[in-house]
Amino acid sequence: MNEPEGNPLPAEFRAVLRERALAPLWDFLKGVLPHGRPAGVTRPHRWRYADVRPLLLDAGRLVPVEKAERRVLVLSDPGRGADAMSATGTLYAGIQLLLPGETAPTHRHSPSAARIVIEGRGGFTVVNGHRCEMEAGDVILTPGGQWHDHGHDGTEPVTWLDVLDLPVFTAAESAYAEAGIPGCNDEDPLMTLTSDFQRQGFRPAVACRRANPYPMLRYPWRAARAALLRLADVAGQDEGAALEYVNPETGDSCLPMLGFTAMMLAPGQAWQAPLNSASAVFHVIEGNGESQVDDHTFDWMAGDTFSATTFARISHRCAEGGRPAFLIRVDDTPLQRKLGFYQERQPD
Ligand code: GTQ
Repeated sequence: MNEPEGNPLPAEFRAVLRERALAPLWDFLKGVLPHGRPAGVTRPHRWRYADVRPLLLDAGRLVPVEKAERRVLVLSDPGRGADAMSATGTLYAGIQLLLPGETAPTHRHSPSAARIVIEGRGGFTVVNGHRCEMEAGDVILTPGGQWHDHGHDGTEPVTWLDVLDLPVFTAAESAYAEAGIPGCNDEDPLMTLTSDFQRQGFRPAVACRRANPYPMLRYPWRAARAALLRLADVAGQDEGAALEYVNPETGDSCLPMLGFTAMMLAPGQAWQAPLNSASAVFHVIEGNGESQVDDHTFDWMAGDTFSATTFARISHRCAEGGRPAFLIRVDDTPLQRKLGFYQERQPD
């Protein structure tokens, strides 16, 4: 507590306030509304995939997926104490494992989720009856309220990074899930066709077509990578090659609160990100390099994930040598824009 100097409250007065469930704002105002820059508790952190992977495979032996419902190791912000269910104030991230032949059962929940596939072939996610194959680097959406389950037809473990806006729902006391019932996630042929066609610029011209707020559920890495290479060819070195994932019909962010951006750094290239109010989680798809997040230096390679707080000073550098680096940034920019708050500032 932050007792204002020269103005101590009589202890009895304070005790009566407490008893009546009242609190003196003047003691707390600077804490809840700090001047200039938000004072969050998030501590930027880098999770190496090489550390997480063996533990996840151990969990695969220790925890049957039917018991776990989702077999996930949560990337738990060290700034929030043990077992924090978030990586930043608004972003939940976790790494999920599915073994060959396993299924993660059908459910739906109020928060939205997206998966960024890390390794393995043969995994798939079914969203509202629409089957999305999972290949390394793909971004697959399971928007809030949509039935989804995961399956695995391959022979090797499949892993992916889950990112959810769960902490926002937790803060709003509106986070909940429902278990599926048989048939709830069966294919709706019209929905599947609508999604497939809309990607190509068509829409079934029938009165009964389904309105589909999420016409694209799978953003294949193959397409994002090829697009980044083309963009890097024409963009200047200091512009940086970056692509936002959008709803192809509306041009809005692909999920209501979460923003996704794929970026490429050429060998040796450095990139200073504009200072902005979003918090973020970065996931490395390919390559090696190093990022600076305020006072933290994180070296990284494919599969690694690191977090950044609101208004962090962020720069990235791709290692010298033959290979470019590709990262996907997930942030809360769409949420902050909807709150009328998103800001970019000149670094001071
Ligand atoms: O795969 O549906 O990491 O519901 C956390 C909650 C994954 C999922 C998570 C979930 C899921």
